Amino acid sequence: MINKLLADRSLPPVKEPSEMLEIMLREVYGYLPDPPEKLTFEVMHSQKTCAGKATLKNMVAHCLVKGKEFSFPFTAVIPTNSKKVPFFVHINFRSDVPDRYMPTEELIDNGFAVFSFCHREVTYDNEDMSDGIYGILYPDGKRGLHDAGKVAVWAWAAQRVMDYAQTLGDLLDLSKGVVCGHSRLGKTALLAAATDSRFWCAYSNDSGCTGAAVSRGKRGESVTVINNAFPLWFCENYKKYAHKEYAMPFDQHYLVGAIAPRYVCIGSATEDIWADPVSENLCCAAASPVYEKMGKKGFVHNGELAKAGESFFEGSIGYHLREGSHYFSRTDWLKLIEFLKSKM
Ligand code: GTR
Repeated sequence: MINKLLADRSLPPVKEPSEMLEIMLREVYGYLPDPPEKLTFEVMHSQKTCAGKATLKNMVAHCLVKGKEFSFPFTAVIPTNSKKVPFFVHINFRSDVPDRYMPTEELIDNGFAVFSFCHREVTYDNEDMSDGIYGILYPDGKRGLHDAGKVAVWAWAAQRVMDYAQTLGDLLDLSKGVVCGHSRLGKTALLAAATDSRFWCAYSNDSGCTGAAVSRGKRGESVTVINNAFPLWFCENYKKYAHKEYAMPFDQHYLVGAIAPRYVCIGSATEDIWADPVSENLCCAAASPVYEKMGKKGFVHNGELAKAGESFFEGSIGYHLREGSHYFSRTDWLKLIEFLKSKM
C-alpha cells in the first residue's frame, strides 16, 4: 500500500544529506543567518519548580548580529537531582512556563530537561520586516531570493539555545539534545536539526505543508496557499513553485533526509487534514533510503499506512498517528519520549 502510494507521488530520488540540505535552503527556506558575532547569556530569575524536582531559570540570550545587539528570552527547566540528562529545545508558541501544551513536570519526571522559547520573541509572525532580528538582518525591508525566511530565523534561534545548553555539560547529556515544535514550529524544528548536527533528534508535530508532508499529491494546504498566506515564512525563491509541485527538484523528504543519520520523529493527528497525515507518513517512507544507504534502519513499517493510535518506532525515522485535531498534545509528548527512550 505505502509503496503504491509512494509511486503515485513521483517523488525525486534522495541524494546525499548535504546535497539535499543545500537544495532545501536555496529553494525553500533561505540560508540561515550566520551565528552571532558575540553571544552571552544572562540569568534573570531562578527558582525551584515541579515540586522541587527541578530548577527553572528565566534566561536572556544576548546576541551581537551585524554589529547590533539583539536579545531574546528563553526558559530552562533542569532536573535538580540527576546529572547528564537528555534535553528538549522546544520552539514554542508561548513564552510562559508552565505552559498547557508542554507538560513540564512530566518531562522532568521522565528524566529530561527542557528549554523553551517563543518564536515571536525572535521575530514576529507577520509581514513586518522590521520586527526583532528580522529588522537587523534586513534593515531596508528587502530580502534577496535566497535570504532566510522567518522559519529559518526561528531555527537559528533554537541553535542559540543549543549554544547555551553546550555550557551545561555537567548537567546535560550533550549528545542527546532533541529539537521539537508544533505546526509552523515543527517545520522549524526539522530545519534546525538539518542545519545543526548537535541535535541528536528532531520532532515535528503536525507540521504539514513545507514541513514533514510531501507536497506532491498533498491534501489540505499547498505550496501556493502557504506562500500566499505566509509570504515571509520561506525564501522568495520558493514562490516560483506555486502550482508546480511536480516540477520541484525536491520534496519534503529531502528535509527529513538531510537530518540523516540522526533521528527524526514525526507525529500526525487523524483530523488534521490541512497538514495531511498520509503525506507525512509517505514522507517518512520516502526519506528512508538515505538512512539505508548509510547502513541504518530508516523507516520501518508494515507496508500499510499507520492507523489511529499506531506508531512505527523501530527505525531511525519514527512516525506516530494519534486521534484528534491539530495541537501538541500530552499524547504526542509521551509518544516522543517513548521513541527517544527506545533509542537510548
Ligand atoms: C496554519 C498553516 C500551517 C501550520 C499552522 C500552524 O495556518 O497553514 O502551515 O503551520 O498554521 O502553525 O499552526
